[in-house]
Amino acid sequence: PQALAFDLPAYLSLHLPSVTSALETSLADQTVPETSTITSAMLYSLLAGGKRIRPMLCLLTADAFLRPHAAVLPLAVAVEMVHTMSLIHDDLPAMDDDDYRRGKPTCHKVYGEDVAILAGDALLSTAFAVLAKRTPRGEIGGEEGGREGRLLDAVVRLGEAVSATGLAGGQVMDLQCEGRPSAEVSVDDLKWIHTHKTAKLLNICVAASAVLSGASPPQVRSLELFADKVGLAFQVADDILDVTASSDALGKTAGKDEATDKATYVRKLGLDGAREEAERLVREAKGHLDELGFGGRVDGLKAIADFIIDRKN
Ligand code: GRG
Repeated sequence: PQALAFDLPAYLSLHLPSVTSALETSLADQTVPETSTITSAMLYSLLAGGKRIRPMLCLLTADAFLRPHAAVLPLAVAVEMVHTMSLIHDDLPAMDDDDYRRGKPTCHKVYGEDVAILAGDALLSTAFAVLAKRTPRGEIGGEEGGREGRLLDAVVRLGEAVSATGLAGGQVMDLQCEGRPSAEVSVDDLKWIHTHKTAKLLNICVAASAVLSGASPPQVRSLELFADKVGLAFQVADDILDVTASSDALGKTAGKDEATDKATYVRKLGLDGAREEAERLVREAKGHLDELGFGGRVDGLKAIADFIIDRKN
C-alpha cells in the first residue's frame, strides 16, 4: 500500500487511553454487590484486550469532520460493547465452542454458559443506554435543532446493525454454510455473510460517527461504502492469516479452517487471488473516502484500512 504520512501507532497511544478509561467506567452505575458476578463477567470480556478497531473508526471519522471526540466517545463505547457481546456469544458451545479469545479463557469458560449468555445480553442493551444517555447533546454537529434527530439516527443504525439484516443474520447464514461442503458455498455467499456479520458493525462506527459529526447523507453514504469494503477485506485477510500464521499469541488455533471443509476466500480464490482481492477492496474503500474531498483529513481512516490487511492477528 501507498505510504501515508499518518502515524497510526502514535494516534493509538494518544487516543486509546480515553477509550479504555471510558470502557472501564462504563458499568460503574450498574455495579452494586448484587451485580458483581455479571458486571465482572462483562468487564472481563470488555477489557480483555483487542485491537479496538471499532472505537478508533468512530474517533477517526469525527477527526475527518474536524469535530471533537466528545460527541462520539459514547458511540465508541457502545460499539465495543456490541462487538464484545458478539464475541462472547460466538464463543459459546452452541456456536463456535471456543475455549480461548484474545489469549485468555473465554467468558463462558470462566463464568459458565449461563452467566456468559446474560453478560452478552446485558452488554448489548447497555450499549444502547450508553449511546442514548451519555452522548453530550451540545457536542453533536449540524444545525442545533437537528441534534436529537441525529442521535436517534445513530441509535437506529446501531439497532439495525445487530438485527437479522446485520450481525445476527450474518451469523445464522454463517452457521448454515458451515454445515455445507465448501464447494456448495459461493464467494457471493461468503460476501453476504461477511457484509452482515463483520462489515455492518464497522459501517455503523463510521456512519453513526459521521451523523453525530454533522455529516450530510451523501457523505454518510461514502463512509458506509468505505466500511463495507473494509469489512470484507478484513475477512479476506483473516482467511489469509489463518493459512499463513504458524501460530499467534491470541490463542486462536491457526489453520483451524484448513483442517475442516469450511469455505474460505483462500479456498475459493487461492492464496494469491485472496491477496489480490483484499488489496482491491482496500483500494476501492480508500476511493470512497476520496469522494468526501477532505484531502489528508481521511488519512487516519486510510491507515486503519491498510492496518486491517497488514495486521498479524
Ligand atoms: C446475540 C443479537 C446477537 C448477535 C450476535 C454471535 C453473533 C450474533 C455474531 C457473530 C459476529 C462475529 C463473531 C463476527 C466476527 C467479527 C470479527 C471480525 C471479530 C474479530 O474482530 P477483531 O479482530 O477482534 O477486531 P478484537 O479481539 O481485536 O477486538
